[in-house]
Amino acid sequence: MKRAVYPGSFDPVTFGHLDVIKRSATLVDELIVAVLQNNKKNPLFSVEERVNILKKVTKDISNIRVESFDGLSIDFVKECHAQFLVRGLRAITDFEYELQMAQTNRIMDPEIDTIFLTTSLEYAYLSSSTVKEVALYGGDISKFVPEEVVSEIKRKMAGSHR
Ligand code: COD
Repeated sequence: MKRAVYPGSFDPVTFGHLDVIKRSATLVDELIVAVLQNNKKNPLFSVEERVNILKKVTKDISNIRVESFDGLSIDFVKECHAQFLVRGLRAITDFEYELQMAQTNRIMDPEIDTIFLTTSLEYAYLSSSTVKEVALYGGDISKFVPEEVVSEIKRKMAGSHR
């Protein structure tokens, strides 16, 4: 069975992530989308919220599982008995970090390969942090993220103004 893990922060999941998810799900028998728990980035959404949103927005893709993990992503890939780790590349700015991570992971476990999917052009500019910034200033984020994220962000922002 070919299995891959797509790890990330997904805070929140964007159309760019979803595009990588849909495309990589066609390459393997099972794709595990894995949300990092001990994220240093001070996330807007809790891990549980991110996992729930990801489950909702991927419900129509039959070979996807959404999980959370703590620690090294390569250890989680091994734990899942997966052969591949999926990452997305948007621009040259992603490349250096991604290459370093892929090479380190390959030294830690030479049996696991990183698969890079280059972004679809229409999402090349898109990142979770810009989405959060636009939302913070009241901008329309519906072109960047699924409906479920739009409503969750609205709910969160309304809560924080109370
Ligand atoms: N188009 C295509 N790809 C995209 C887009 C887009 N518009 N937006 C994001 N992506 C890609 C990113 O390049 C990345 O590959 C992936 O989607 C996830 O992105 P994020 O931003 O949600 O998640 P990251 O990059 O913050 O996730 C980092 C990890 C959590 C995977 C990483 O920190 C990690 O593995 N941490 C655990 C400790 C570890 O193993 N460290 C590495 C040691 S070598």
